[in-house]
Amino acid sequence: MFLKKIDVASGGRVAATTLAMWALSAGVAFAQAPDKWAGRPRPWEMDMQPPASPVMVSIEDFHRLLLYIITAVCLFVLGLLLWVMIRYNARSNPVPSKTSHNTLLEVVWTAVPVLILVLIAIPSFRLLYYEMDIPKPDVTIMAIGKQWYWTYKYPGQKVQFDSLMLDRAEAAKAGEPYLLGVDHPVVVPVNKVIQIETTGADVIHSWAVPSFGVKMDAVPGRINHTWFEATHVGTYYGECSELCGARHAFMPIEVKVVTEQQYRHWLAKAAKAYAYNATSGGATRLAALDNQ
Ligand SMILES: [Cu+2]
Repeated sequence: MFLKKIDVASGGRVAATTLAMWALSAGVAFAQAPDKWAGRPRPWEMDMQPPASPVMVSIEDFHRLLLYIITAVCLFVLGLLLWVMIRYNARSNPVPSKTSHNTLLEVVWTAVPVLILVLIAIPSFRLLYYEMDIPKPDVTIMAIGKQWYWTYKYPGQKVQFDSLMLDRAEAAKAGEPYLLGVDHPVVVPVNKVIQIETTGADVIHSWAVPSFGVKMDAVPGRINHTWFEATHVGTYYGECSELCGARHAFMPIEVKVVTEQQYRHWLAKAAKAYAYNATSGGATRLAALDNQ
C-alpha cells in the first residue's frame, strides 16, 4: 500500500522512482520490528524471510558464504574476458601466438575449481547433518498432506484436526494474509524441539515453512522426519511445496509459536475440541470452498 501511494504520486517518472521506492521499501521493511514481518513474505522482499530457527540461521550463513564465493568467481571470469577482449583482439594483437599447451596453467585451472568445491563441500555436509540429525524432540506432530489441505496429529496428545485455507472474506475478517492463513493453525511452544513427521494421503505434498528452514516431502506410504526449534514467538507461514494437483497453491501452512504456558492451555482446549480420529470436516469444507 505504501508503495502504491508513492507510485501514484510519482506520475510518469516510473524508472527513477522505482529505484527510490526499492531503497525506501527495503529501509522501511528493515526499520520495522522484525517480528511484524517474521514468517511471511514482505513487499519488495530482496532476501530470505528473517530466520526463526537455528537451522535457518545456518542455512542463511551457508547461502552468504556461497554468495561471496560466486561473486568472486564471476568477477574473476569477467576480468579475464575483458582482458582477452582488449589485449588480444585482432587490432591490438595482429600476430597471434601459436601456443596450444601450458601445463602449469592447465593444472591450475583444474585444481583451483576442485579446491573451491571442497571448500564448499565441508560446510555443506555439516549443514546437511545438522538438518537431518534430529535432536530429542519435545513435541512430535504428524502432518498429513491431502488434496488439498493438511491434517495434523499430535499423537502423544490424542489431538487431530484438519487445516484449510481461509477464503478471501474469512482472511480479511481474521486479519490473516489471504492464501497463507488457515482456519486451524499448528500450535507449538517456543524454544522446544519440534519433530514433524510428514506423509501423504493421496499424492506427494511437501510441508515447508521458510522461516524455520524446513521443507520435507509428504509421500504416501512412508513417513519422513524433519525438525525445527522456533526461537521467536509469532505466526509463521508456509505452503505446500510439491505440485500436487489443481488446488496445490491453496493448501497453506500456518504455525503459531507460543509460550510453553500458552501451549499447555491450547493443548487442554484442543484435546476437547479436536477429538482424536474424528473427522473435523476438512473434505466438506473443501467442497464448500470449491463451489465459491
Ligand atoms: Cu500439496
